[in-house]
Amino acid sequence: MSQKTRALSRRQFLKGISVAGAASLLPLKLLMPYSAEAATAFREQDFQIFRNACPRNCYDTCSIKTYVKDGVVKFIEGAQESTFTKGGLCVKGYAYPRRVYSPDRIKYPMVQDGRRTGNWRRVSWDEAMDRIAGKILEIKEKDGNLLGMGLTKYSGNFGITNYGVEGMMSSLGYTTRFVGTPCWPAGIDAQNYDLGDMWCNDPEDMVKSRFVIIWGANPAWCSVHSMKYVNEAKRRGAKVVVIDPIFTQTAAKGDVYWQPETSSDGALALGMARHILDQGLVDNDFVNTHAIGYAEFAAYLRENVTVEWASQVSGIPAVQIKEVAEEFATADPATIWIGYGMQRHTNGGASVRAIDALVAMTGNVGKEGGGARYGHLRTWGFNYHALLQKQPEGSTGFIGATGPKGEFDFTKGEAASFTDRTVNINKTAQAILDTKDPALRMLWVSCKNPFAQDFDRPKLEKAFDTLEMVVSVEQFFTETVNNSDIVLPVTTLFEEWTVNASYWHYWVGINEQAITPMYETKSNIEIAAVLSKKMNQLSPGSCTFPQDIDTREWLEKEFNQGIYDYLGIKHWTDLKNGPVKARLASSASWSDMKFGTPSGKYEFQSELCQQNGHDALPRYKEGRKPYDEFRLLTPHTKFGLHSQFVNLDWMQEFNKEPFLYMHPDDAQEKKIADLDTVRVFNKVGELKIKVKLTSNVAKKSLVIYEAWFGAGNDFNVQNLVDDESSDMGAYKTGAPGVAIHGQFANVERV
Ligand SMILES: Nc1nc2c(c(=O)[nH]1)N[C@H]1C(S)=C(S)[C@@H](COP(=O)(O)OP(=O)(O)OC[C@H]3O[C@@H](n4cnc5c(=O)[nH]c(N)nc54)[C@H](O)[C@@H]3O)O[C@H]1N2
Ligand SMILES: Nc1nc2c(c(=O)[nH]1)N[C@H]1C(S)=C(S)[C@@H](COP(=O)(O)OP(=O)(O)OC[C@H]3O[C@@H](n4cnc5c(=O)[nH]c(N)nc54)[C@H](O)[C@@H]3O)O[C@H]1N2
Ligand SMILES: [Mo]
Repeated sequence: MSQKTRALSRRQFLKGISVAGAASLLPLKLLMPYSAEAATAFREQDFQIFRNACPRNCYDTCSIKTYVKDGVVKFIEGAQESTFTKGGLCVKGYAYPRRVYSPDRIKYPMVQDGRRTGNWRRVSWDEAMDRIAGKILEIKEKDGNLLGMGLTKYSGNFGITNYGVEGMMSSLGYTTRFVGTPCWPAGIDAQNYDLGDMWCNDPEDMVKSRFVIIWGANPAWCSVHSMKYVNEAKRRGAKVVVIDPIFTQTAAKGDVYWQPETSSDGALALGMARHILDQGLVDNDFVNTHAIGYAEFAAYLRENVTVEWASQVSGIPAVQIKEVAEEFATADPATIWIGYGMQRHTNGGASVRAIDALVAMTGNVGKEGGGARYGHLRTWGFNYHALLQKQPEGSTGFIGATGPKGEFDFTKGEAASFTDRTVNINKTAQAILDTKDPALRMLWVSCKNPFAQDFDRPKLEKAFDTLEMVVSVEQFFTETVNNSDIVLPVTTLFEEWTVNASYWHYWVGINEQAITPMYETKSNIEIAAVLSKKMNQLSPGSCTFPQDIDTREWLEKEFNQGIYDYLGIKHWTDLKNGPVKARLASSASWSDMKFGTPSGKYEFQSELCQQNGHDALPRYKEGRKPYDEFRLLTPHTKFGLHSQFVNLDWMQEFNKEPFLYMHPDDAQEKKIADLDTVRVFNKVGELKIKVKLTSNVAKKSLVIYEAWFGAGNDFNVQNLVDDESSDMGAYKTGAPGVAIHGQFANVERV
């Protein structure tokens, strides 16, 4: 993400100048990306400046300063107040103005006459709502309840008020919800079993680390702002080890790079642990005072694990495993950044538990500059007012845990025991096909792009075809919109009020409405309000969602004294002066050694984990068995945030088309040359794509970065990725994760 682009450097130039106060030196053209008119130099007072916060699902959750003139966003920059954002944005962030003003944006409510026909026609909000509300009432009439209406929503916009989408569903009745997350659930469960919560150190304290292992994460692309802490730690003498089957840009910045067999991380961590044990480098105070189950873990290591075995499984030479293990155990403090990429496997949770154990046995838990860093939700203590809406009187639904067999029953039982029906978000297609009594008739898609991000795309198309109505709330004509009947145009971050927190750093920022919503766009909660108005017109009392919304008032309702105290502010409007950081007692998580586990200690051996169907100890669990010749990895690109940004013309100047990356030796064997077009195929489906040869990719591995290149380009990695579950995730997120990187495929020249 730290790439230079032409559009980007223009903005960076501006940013530098406004800070340096040397505006008069700027060539005029550079100041006016949208108009050639005004021949004046940059003066800050010529702009209205707003505070925004990037709501994308990303570690960095950047604090943004937005410069508006004549009601138009002219440019944006990273806020200086946040020591994390530190005045800079990523390549995607700098492209934001184009997302707002892109000619491809969805401008009005539209209806498609026949899915995938492209026969879209503009309708009024009133007509769109008539159709939608009419359908909802029809479902209720036919089924006697609203479980036939499903909501699939994930991470398109993490602004707090956008939980009003879930609130809108509740305000209609009990519905079917796609729960869980495709992103990080196996690791979340693992950390909950070991530590009692997922809670990472402040990333800014990585500078204090003496030894940093970045394990299955690629921050040089996926968390650009974190790299300055990694680099500073290095400058102060820390060693940086990167463990990834791909030689990433992050790996290029490390001192040591390991390219292990994919999904063999558990063996590698346990091999290191065994060596640390043998060398007497265990932190006895930590394992005896603050942990339980260490003796059992040590016995397991002695009986079942050797460095040679770890070397065989992972492909990393034993001598290197020993060397890094010793250096890690003797450096003080030492830390491991556990990436989300490495837990997207059938053994992902088990691997994270093995890595946690390595950090714990060396006494690096609860220590500044140490820690098993994965993520946290400590700054998310909002009221969730938008989310917690009430069902209308007399709503019936699913009787979950309280029903006799957990079966659906809407005639018996107390109203209080009704719940929504939940299905696995990582098996969207299968869930739509399997859900019966009542079947899903209608799907509301918001802040989510299932056709780009969910799994087994061919099956998804079949599943969508069984639905009577699909409504998408979107900014662009994605493939999901193409598979919908109605699309509602939604605002971008510059057109609404909300607040954003991070799952990585500890800054919180306000998102102000900087411009009037473009065209006929509305925010997610305003859409809920117009739907409520229509529902109540057609059937009074059928929806409890407020019918008029002032998003500022709704923002106010999200704050409480706890948040104010944690952030050290009096009122949320204080955030208009800039983002603030939580007042942390220590930059280390768990610094008081009071863990959230049942024993209150770090649990090398977790009964809870065993009760939930896994090993009590962080034993080695094998990854998914290969079913085709090549491993297939489809990780995240620097030019996009999942299905966002890559479609913009600004971005395509630098990233025009997708490629398959493969090792030259494999290519030679398959008679494939650089830039040849190949067919990649497996049991899910196939895609045709151009090849780039590179030894950054391991042999027998294929790498294709997930992205959406815009309407008209049918590239889609989900034609090759199935919905196999990962081992963990159900405990804390409601559904197991998904083995995104536990995939295999074949390749041939076409
Ligand atoms: N093959 C493969 N698949 C993957 C992954 C992978 O690595 N490889 N990664 C997985 C991971 S980690 C994640 S987190 C998921 C992400 O999956 P998603 O959350 O679905 O991903 P996004 O593309 O970020 O966002 C979805 C849509 O939200 C829309 N959107 C943006 N703002 C708003 C708004 O304010 N309101 C509404 N209604 N819509 C909005 C965007 O235009 C976009 O189309 O994908 C998963 N899928
Ligand atoms: N530019 C950009 N930034 C993003 C995103 C984006 O789409 N684009 N997405 C955001 C989101 S939602 C997320 S979840 C994060 C993801 O952030 P990261 O976890 O950093 O990124 P990923 O691409 O999911 O995976 C990281 C690495 O895991 C490696 N990996 C896969 N399998 C294994 C394994 O078995 N062992 C090991 N050791 N490594 C393995 C992959 O090769 C990849 O290089 O980034 C966030 N930031
Ligand atoms: Mo993610």
